[in-house]
Amino acid sequence: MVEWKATTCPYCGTGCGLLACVKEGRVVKVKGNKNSPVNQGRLCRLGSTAHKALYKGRVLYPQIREDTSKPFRQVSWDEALEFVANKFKSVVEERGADATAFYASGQLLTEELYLLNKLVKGAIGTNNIDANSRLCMASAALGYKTSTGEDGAPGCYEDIEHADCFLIAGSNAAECHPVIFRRILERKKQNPKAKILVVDPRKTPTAKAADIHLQITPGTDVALFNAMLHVIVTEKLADEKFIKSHTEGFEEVKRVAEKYTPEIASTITGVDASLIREAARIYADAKASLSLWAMGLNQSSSGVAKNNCIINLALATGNIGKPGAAPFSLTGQCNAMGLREAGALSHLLPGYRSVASSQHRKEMEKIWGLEEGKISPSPGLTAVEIFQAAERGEIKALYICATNPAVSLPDSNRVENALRRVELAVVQDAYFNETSRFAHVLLPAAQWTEKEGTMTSSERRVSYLPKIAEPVGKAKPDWEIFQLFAQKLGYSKLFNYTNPEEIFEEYKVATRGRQCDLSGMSYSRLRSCSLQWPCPEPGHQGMRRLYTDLNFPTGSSRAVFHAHEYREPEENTSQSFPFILVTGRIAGHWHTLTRTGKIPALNTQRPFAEMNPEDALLLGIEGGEAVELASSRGRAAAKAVLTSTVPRGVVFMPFHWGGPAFNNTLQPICSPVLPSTGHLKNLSTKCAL
Ligand SMILES: Nc1nc2c(c(=O)[nH]1)N[C@H]1C(S)=C(S)[C@@H](COP(=O)(O)OP(=O)(O)OC[C@H]3O[C@@H](n4cnc5c(=O)[nH]c(N)nc54)[C@H](O)[C@@H]3O)O[C@H]1N2
Ligand SMILES: Nc1nc2c(c(=O)[nH]1)N[C@H]1C(S)=C(S)[C@@H](COP(=O)(O)OP(=O)(O)OC[C@H]3O[C@@H](n4cnc5c(=O)[nH]c(N)nc54)[C@H](O)[C@@H]3O)O[C@H]1N2
Ligand code: SF4
Ligand SMILES: [Mo]
Repeated sequence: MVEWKATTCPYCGTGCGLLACVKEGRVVKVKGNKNSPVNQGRLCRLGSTAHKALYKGRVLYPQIREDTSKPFRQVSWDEALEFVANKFKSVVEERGADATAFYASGQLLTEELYLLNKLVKGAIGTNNIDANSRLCMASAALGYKTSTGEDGAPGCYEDIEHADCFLIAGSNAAECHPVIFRRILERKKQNPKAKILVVDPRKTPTAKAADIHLQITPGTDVALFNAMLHVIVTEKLADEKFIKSHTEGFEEVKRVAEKYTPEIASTITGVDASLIREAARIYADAKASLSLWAMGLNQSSSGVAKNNCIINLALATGNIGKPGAAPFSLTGQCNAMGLREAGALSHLLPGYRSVASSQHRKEMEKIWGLEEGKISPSPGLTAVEIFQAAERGEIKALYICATNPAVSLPDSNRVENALRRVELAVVQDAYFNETSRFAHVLLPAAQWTEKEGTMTSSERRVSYLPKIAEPVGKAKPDWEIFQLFAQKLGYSKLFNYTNPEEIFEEYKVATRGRQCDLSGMSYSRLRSCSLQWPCPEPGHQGMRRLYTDLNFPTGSSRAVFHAHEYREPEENTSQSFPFILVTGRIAGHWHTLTRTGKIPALNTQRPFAEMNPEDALLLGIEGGEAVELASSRGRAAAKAVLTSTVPRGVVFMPFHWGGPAFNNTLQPICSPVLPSTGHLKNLSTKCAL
């Protein structure tokens, strides 16, 4: 029998609805769900092939090896988890809970992230749990928190149909959020007066569709945004009434912006002063301006400053809390938002609570049924710090779930050192990935379609994903694995859920009265339609937009301007490393290739590095030739692609092929060139060709 079941795409944070065709317990086809308010039936290349890697190269059984030079042996779940729990118990006993760490991702479901967080912070007693969102959305989360009072995008996708100006900065939405980008292009088609401004060092497919492309030198966005504000102030384009009634801190921002004339900003950013003026006028004059951004702003040594500055522009022009107008950070992974809401980062607790707040800790101790004072008040280690501590020998047991740090964390040689140094590395994944090569224990995870739970998209939309297919081999849903592990550790009283719905119900209590209030949601409601938070009551339809009453959760009820001077990126080019390496994504691949690398229709390219033909000429490099890129941290080989979409002095390389590939369908390449902690893109990797 064949059945079509509604679910949500497992890749990006857009959250497109799709229909999966299930035959004999397996997903055999997918198509866009026309009833989805997000994508109205559309899917991008990733979504439309989402079923194609489901049954290829999966980890089927729990496996163990005491020594990573030896092969794995297949064991029962009981034996695997006993092994893991015994080691964790002995590490905690001998060295304390802080000698253990957990590294997760925004590709897990909210229930799973909530449960893992409870296990680590509530039961084991360390805050050493972080996630790949640290490499992705952390600057956006803090940008929102400091500017608007709380995390969470104020707008919704429907704003696209109301906006007259799109300021797209550091986002290649055409390739990375294609369904959203299609909606923007359609808006422009219907309303030719709508303008698209793109801020990107490369002439990406997104930039090619722009009315104005502000082709900045990587890392210089703060100077550009300050100069746009300068124009807005000097040409009296600001919304004085909004600023006066609903914001604070404008005087200081104005004082800083005064110095950033378009001419001065032009010398920093490389963008013509006249283009900066024109862009500022278009942004400020539009009836409604929507700013959209992603990794070009977030992954930077001044990531929060860039976020604050793009939000400053929205506040100065009153572009918040009304249709078509919002500062809108595009989220990366399907459940990057759920991860932030469930607080699965080392400084957070569920419901956007903070580890540092004694009130918040008390609230969570009550919800979790713990004695007061159980949750540690000190923030745990962040993603990069976990691996640095492991490299120093301070982390003895490391549990990695749904992420592939051997490829995706900066400075992969050091990540390898860290993985080799720990006494126990557990990898809980659907596939065997590069990180698995360093594991002592492999725990096979059920993945998308094989388990149930919820995710939140960029526009705060919570969707329910049903279990529609059987897990492969002995794979189990992540929540169940966490619970079995917790029980082996002796926490059966805290972890005795019979299904994800029970976890969701408990999690809801943790969101009550908080910004991300899900109290009005339930599985039965979500089964018939997705809902945007806050949704505080069962009859509530969910909030399309935040701050429509212009009341911001900052304490003073006012949104806050933050002044930032332009600071040079932490690393700059030099004579020996004259090029800036920009890393990013392409339309046909997802991150570290564990899924898209197994789909022949997508896996058509080899590692490549794009460079400007003039640079290539000077170096005697021809198109198609193999080149080696070197930084102070490592080397990588790739095919040279000569293109003027990349400006002189910049090299672009997708990070998809960053792993020493062992997948048969890929040519092995050497270690990736990755920049140092925290800033993955901007001038941070020096590279000599
Ligand atoms: N096809 C596909 N889609 C994806 C993903 C994927 O792997 N593949 N991953 C998802 C995830 S997790 C994420 S986080 C998003 C990422 O989505 P995006 O951020 O849109 O993708 P990137 O290619 O990483 O980088 C964005 C752009 O930033 C530019 N840039 C680099 N430095 C700077 C700078 O200093 N300033 C400015 N203004 N721009 C700069 C780059 O040239 C690049 O075009 O995509 C999501 N969608
Ligand atoms: N140089 C460079 N590095 C980067 C970036 C960059 O732009 N440049 N971007 C950064 C960003 S924004 C991100 S988000 C990260 C992404 O980096 P990663 O998180 O490492 O990327 P993925 O390949 O998506 O890894 C997800 C893993 O989860 C597994 N998986 C899928 N579904 C499930 C499931 O249901 N359960 C379990 N247990 N496992 C599952 C997949 O097989 C895969 O191994 O990379 C970061 N690193
Ligand atoms: S845009 Fe994102 S959510 Fe939509 S189909 Fe593509 S990958 Fe999936
Ligand atoms: Mo991301």
